[in-house]
Amino acid sequence: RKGRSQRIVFISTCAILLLVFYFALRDNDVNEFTDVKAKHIEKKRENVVEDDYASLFKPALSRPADIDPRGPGEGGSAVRLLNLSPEVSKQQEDSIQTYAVNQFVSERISLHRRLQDPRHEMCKSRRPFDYRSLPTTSVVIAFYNEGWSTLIRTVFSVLHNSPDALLTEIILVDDYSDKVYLKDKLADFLKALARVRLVRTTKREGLVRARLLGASLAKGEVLTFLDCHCECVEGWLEPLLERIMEDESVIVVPVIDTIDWNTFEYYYGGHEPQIGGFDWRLTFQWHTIPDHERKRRKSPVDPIRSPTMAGGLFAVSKRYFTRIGTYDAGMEIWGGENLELSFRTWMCGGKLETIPCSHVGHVFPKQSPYPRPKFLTNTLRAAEVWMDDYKRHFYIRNPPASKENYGDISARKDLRNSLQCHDFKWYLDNVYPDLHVPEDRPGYYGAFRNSGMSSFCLDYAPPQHNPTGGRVSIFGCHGQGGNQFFEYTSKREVRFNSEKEMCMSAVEDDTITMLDCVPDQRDSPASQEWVHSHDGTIQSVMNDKCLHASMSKDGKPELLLKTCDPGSRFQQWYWKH
Ligand code: UD2
Ligand code: MN
Repeated sequence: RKGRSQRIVFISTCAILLLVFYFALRDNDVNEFTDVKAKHIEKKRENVVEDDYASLFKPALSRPADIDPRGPGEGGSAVRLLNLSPEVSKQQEDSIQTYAVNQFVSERISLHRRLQDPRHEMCKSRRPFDYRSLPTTSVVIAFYNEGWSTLIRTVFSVLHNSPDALLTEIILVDDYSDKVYLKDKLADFLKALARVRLVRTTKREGLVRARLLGASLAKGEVLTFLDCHCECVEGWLEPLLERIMEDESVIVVPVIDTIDWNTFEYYYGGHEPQIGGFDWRLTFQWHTIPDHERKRRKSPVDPIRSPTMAGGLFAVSKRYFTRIGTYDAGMEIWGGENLELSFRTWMCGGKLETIPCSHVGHVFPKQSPYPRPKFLTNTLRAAEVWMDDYKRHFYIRNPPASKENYGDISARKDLRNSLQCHDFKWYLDNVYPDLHVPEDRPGYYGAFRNSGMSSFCLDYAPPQHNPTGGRVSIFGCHGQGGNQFFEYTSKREVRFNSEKEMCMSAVEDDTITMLDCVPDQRDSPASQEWVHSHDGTIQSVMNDKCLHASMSKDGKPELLLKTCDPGSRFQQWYWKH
């Protein structure tokens, strides 16, 4: 009897303890970005002398006192130089030629300019951070042949907008630039700035190994990587460090705002930042926050889980970065490293988050300022190590990829094994469920070639300024995938999945466009449903008309919807991969 009631007491105590544990842990999760930490911070602050405390808020370097608040570009405003003489105008054009950004304009803007503060009110009004409880950081900036003013403005903007107590150093890594002003003048110029170090690679290493060199010298607890043409917004650093303090396995990304390459105007995209994704050519894509993530978050300033990162701007605990294998040092020059790090982080137990309260501007250049020959090889390394059988969809969309030699990846595969990472299917299911995974059924994807005009293929060029879609046309077949790659699914959609996932749609006026895919055709007038018959015709279920290729009167190739005529070779289409 006694034994039995003791056992009951014991079991119910255990049950209660378990419940308490469960709720304690669950609560923690719910409170991810709310009060738990703040309480702890306030407690620590009680025994600090007020004066002492105020000094912690000092920036690493104050702005010079004589800056004209109405000077060109101040507050992030646009600078347009009007009525230039032909000679001066030519100088401006030359600077754009050389740097792919308007350095001529940049040189007319203060190296210390202040940006407007785009942050959500909740970011500005929250209680101050306790700088002594946050980790310190080394900011690592690799550069190659960067213009003087954009590079130096990046350095000053870090110094002016980072708390003295948190910024251990800035490490500039010159990736073997050949510009004279960088080789001869930069070191001297930086001598005046305490805390800024300059190191140089002994050959052109590419951004991955250049960043790794910087990281290897860093003394701060957190590594914060920036591109060499950035401007930080007040308060950019603290929320990044705070999140890492809460959870060391999170890699955090600030909201990346655009600085115009021509006018240096600073834009911010509103309070709902975009997050990172990719398409099946493995090019990085920006996305709006998906519904499931919107529901998960409690407040507009909560971190946003992101499947991928753009690559240039992020902070990570140095210890954690090392633990998950830093970067793939076999990657050259530019590209691919951002997806590799993103896949690895999520698949090996970490997280990737965009922090809405942290804003940094980045100059997106007019075009690439230097050749990027290794994008495909780097991307292949990422795909081969992390994507399992899903890499097939990438190869199908990049015909040149299968001929490319991506070198030795055995060390990276060993890393994946030793970290016991999830597989790529887990990543797609859990981290990026909104990404359409192609079916790629043999014989139903690739270029869609017309029989009557046999050198012409279905072609879709996503319009730059019209994200809702545009006309589908025909164009000379080029065999490179890209705008001529389509997939015919078992739901009878003709899908285009480069850049943005879209479906070929019949429109009332007999034109053909690309629109967002409708999840269920039965809910709509079947404008996205196409029957591809053995006779080669492609018939719209909406209006029973067939895709027809022709030459217009003025000699332009045209794609039309016409009454079906299975005998006409201009209505016969076949897939070619
Ligand atoms: C984006 C990223 C960039 C990087 C790249 C993919 C942002 C804002 N930018 O392109 O950081 O992830 O995608 O690889 O997310 N650099 C070198 N050595 C080189 C080439 C570049 O040090 O051989 C430096 C370069 O000066 C710059 C940084 O690496 O500071 C990134 O290069 P980028 O600015 O040309 O790349 P971006 O912004 O077009
Ligand atoms: Mn950049």
